[in-house]
Amino acid sequence: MSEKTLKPFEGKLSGVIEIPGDKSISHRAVIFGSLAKGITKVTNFLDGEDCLRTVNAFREMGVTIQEDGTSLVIESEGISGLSEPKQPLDFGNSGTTTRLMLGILSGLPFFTTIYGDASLSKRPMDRVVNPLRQMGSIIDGRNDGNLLPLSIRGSKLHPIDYTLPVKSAQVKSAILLAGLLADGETRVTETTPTRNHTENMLKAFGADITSDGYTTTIRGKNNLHATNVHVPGDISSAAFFLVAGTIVPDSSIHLKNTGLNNTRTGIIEVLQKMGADIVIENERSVSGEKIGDIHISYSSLKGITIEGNIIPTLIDEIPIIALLATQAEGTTIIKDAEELRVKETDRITAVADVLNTLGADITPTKDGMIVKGKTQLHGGNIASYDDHRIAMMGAIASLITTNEVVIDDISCISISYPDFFRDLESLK
Ligand code: SPQ
Repeated sequence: MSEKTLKPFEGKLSGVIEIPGDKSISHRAVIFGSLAKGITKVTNFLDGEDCLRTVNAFREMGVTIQEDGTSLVIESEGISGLSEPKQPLDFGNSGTTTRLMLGILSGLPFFTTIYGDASLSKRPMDRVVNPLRQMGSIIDGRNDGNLLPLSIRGSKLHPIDYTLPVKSAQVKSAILLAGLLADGETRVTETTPTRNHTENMLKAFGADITSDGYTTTIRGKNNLHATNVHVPGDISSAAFFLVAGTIVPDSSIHLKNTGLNNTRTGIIEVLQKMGADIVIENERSVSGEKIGDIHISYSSLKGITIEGNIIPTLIDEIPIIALLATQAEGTTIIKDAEELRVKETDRITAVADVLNTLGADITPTKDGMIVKGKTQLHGGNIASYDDHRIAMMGAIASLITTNEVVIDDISCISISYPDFFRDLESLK
């Protein structure tokens, strides 16, 4: 346990931050670099715990991955060069590693067992296991293969035409990865678009993949070719400073090289609708992903309703958006976000508990929450729920509390943002 006491803060935040690499894209760079024959260089890789789980999984399967801080050099013989791991693979806290690897391991000619920490062992895997079984995958585990640990006996996969019953990029990606190893055309249709980094990177690595509206088709048994990847800054990490800059009086923050893929930028739309002073500059494309710099300043805010198709574009930002909403005049309603209940923790319950402990007025609902503002937060003892996004939200909240905030355990922050407190201190 690593407790942290945060004293009340009286100044303003100002300065420039280079946001660390995107977690979702870093995972995918390791996956596709390992599946492609040749040498893939990855720069601005996120060296957080989750992405290192993906690195380790491929090392266990015989891929050479050299790591030098945020740079990786991946040297692989391609899919046919991967070998059976000698021991069970530990995926720690990482849902992305687990679900994407299930898609790959299903189609490789060997046996693997995977497991994770207490939080990951509670998260549903049937959303991935069910379609993979339809493709011929042989997976078993607790609760009929819904819960880790799971064992996968790789087999010959056949393509499917699948409409996603949940709004999940991880499920879509698992099926596309299995489709890459299957003989024929696999089609995945979404009813609500989710982040498309898998599709973008499959294209960059030479896969035969096309998207038409909400349907993506991949033709399998196609070799990938190595290509270099520069990872954009993670908008989900930037979100903490976007909110800090908006709610701490007189602040003005510049965030450089942040990913702006429009399947991820719901937080920007929300800030704009609530009245925040936000400017995007220097927009460009890097490794097939849009990036740019964001300038944010202290603003007065109004409550809004956040629902429908925007939800997957800001799903991981909802904890910090809830804090933002406590500082807006009027009511903010968040709906259609039932997926929050199956993240690292039940983020609807956790957000309401943590922010209400600090003095907010939040009513949890089955698929979101109702936040009444504006409230003066007073401080107190809060739990991180072992969830990196809840811990960072608590730390940002402490910037506007009248008394100190004590977070029971901040070690989980290293999952996605190991230098979070260094960056926060640099703005004070
Ligand atoms: O990897 P993990 O643990 O699932 O991480 C989270 C996060 O907050 O960092 C969710 F808890 O992000 C997911 C995100 O919610 C990462 C992700 C991806 O890289 O494909 C997609 C989203 O999950 P889902 O379930 O909507 O597919």
